[in-house]
Amino acid sequence: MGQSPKQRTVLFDHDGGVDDLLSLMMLLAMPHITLAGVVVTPADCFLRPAISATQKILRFFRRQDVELSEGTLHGVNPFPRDWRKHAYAIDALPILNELRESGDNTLANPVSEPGHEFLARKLKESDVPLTVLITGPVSNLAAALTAEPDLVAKIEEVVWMGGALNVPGNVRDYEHDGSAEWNAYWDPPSTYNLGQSGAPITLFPLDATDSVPVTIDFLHRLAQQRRYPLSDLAGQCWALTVGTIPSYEYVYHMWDTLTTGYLGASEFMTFRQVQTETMSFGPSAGRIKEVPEGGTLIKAADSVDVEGFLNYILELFRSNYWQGN
Ligand code: AGV
Ligand code: CA
Repeated sequence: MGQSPKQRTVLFDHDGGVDDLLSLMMLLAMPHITLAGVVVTPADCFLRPAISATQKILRFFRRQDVELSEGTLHGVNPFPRDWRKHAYAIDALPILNELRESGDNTLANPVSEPGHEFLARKLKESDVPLTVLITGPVSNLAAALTAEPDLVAKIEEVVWMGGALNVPGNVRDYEHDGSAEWNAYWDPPSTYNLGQSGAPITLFPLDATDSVPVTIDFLHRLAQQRRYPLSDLAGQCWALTVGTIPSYEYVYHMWDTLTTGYLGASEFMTFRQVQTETMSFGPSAGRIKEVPEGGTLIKAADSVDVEGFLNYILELFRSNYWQGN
């Protein structure tokens, strides 16, 4: 396991993809992380099954106490429906629907506040600076900080999967030049606004995540430890991604899982300080590009020790410390 990673209190905003739900499992398996709340953004998912799958993962870890909120803000560029449907399958997995003989089998209901108000309240209420982990679009946090700019003082670090700095983007859409990454493209004005907010951003762009495809070899390694329920669950989730749409990528990547892994094993990643500018409209909408000077300064993940990182994930998915809960 990573050499005693930093203790953090985390607000997690995800968008219900396979990778996002795996990230939730990783967070819950990290003993040094206190999870302060979860928001589901209706971007790379349909909201109902994504909320339901999130509730069941929290139950799997016996963490129905974690507060959950539904995002109500929508970006202007919808995700392909073939991707958005993944949460239905995860929500239906037997291992997430098995009722246990002892303990509480109820699901925690989402709070009534929409995601952006929930994030604002959680930041306000916290006595300690929070890490905001975002593995989908940034609409909720951008809205919260636009409404109340002072909340930025409560943020220790925004850790976000998004952008493509010096590599091609992954958007293939009418009227677009392909230079943007999807999380940034769903809601380009919010991407822009977050950059202007002054929040300390650690970005995981495609430049870093391109080096961690989900390989069949990795899935076979994970299969050898399926006697650990969490490894079995994770393997079932990744199996859903094997037939991804070829016009985008031939393989699914560990976009969000790499980003989440930063909270437990940053020693397997290198970073650089980068000046950036975001395009909020036009053919490059959602593009975050590196500029020589005068942009928003961020910390961007650069390279990955792939073998070290994969071993870390395998080790994390062998843990079961919460079973005493
Ligand atoms: O652009 C990467 C983001 C990540 O947050 N998502 C998937 C991850 O959750 C969008 C995406 C890009 N390519 C995809 C995506 C694919 N082939 N399938 C599903 N989602
Ligand atoms: Ca995502």
